[in-house]
Amino acid sequence: MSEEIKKSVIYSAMQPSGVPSLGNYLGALKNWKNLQQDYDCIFAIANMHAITVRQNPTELRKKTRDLITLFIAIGISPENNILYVQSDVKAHAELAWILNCYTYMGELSRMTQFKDKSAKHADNINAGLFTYPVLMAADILLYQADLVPVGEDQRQHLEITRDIAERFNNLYGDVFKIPEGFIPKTGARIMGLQDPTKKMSKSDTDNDNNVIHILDDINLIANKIKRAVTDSDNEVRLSPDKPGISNLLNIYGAVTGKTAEEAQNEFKGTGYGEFKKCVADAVVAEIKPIQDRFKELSADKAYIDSVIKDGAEKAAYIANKTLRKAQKKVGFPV
Ligand code: ATP
Ligand code: LTN
Repeated sequence: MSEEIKKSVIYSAMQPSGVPSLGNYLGALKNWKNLQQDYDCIFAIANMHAITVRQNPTELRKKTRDLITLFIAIGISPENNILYVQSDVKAHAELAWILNCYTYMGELSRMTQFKDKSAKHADNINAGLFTYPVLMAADILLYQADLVPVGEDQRQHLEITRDIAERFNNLYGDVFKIPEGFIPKTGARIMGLQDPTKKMSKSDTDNDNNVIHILDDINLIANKIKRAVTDSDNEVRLSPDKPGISNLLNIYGAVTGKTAEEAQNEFKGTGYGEFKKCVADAVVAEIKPIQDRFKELSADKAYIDSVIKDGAEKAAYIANKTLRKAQKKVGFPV
């Protein structure tokens, strides 16, 4: 009998705060799909994180369901991985509370996402927004994750997760695995198409042409790429002073599995019009089958219900084990 080797654990999550953007897909979802063969993967819908910004309740419920459906449409198997909704597993809130008591105001005040979101939602700077990274740490640590595949913008949150885990372990022994980030070389930071100096964000509603949502109509996706802001020198080249063209090269590279440099070499001497057409074709070819599958899956309500129920049970089983360990360490009667 062959000896079973335990695979490393991958954990990641995404907020149901809108239809995922091309940035979410290239920075995170595509890698989740590619990593599932070699790891034990757990992927969550971070709906508890999503309410740090005001949401419409009916829409949030729908977006949560649509996002789990989309995970499956992308090719992330609910049979071979655990897909679940964060609020279905009570251990997240319970561990987050404990970890809040091991996290300093000073370190949370340095989080750039908190600063950005506070500026964007100045009328609702709530305590949840401030302690958001602590809930994220609880997510990751509950599952003893080895690797966390995310985009570049989450690097700081991973560092604070490691700091909190190390602090707790130093006090109480080895309770938590210290996780590593997995940030892709190409596609980790896709920028807005109209403002390529800021990251593309799924909840950005200011200018629809800035964001590609992966369920946008195929023609609309192509048009958004064709309308993307560039510059006037008509040379397809990677450069910090050519953020629009550099972003499109990154997108093309990430979609086709090449580095941005390889993409640049491929388009040497090509005009912007032709270049944009090639980027649009590559993006559409990648996204179209996902959209078709999403439509089919959405019709099967019972199947999606069963995935959600099943995922919650499997996730809770793992999470509760870690939660009990942490509760015991801090002196709760468990
Ligand atoms: P929101 O608009 O609600 O803040 P978001 O689009 O920033 O959402 P998240 O749900 O916060 O997306 O992130 C989900 C995953 O997508 C994370 O791993 C994050 O690092 C990654 N990601 C988000 N935006 C980008 C981007 N522009 N480029 C690459 N990866 C991204
Ligand atoms: N904060 C993340 C979403 C998220 C997450 C996590 C990512 C919530 N919990 C755990 C990785 C691991 C974001 O992308 N904004």
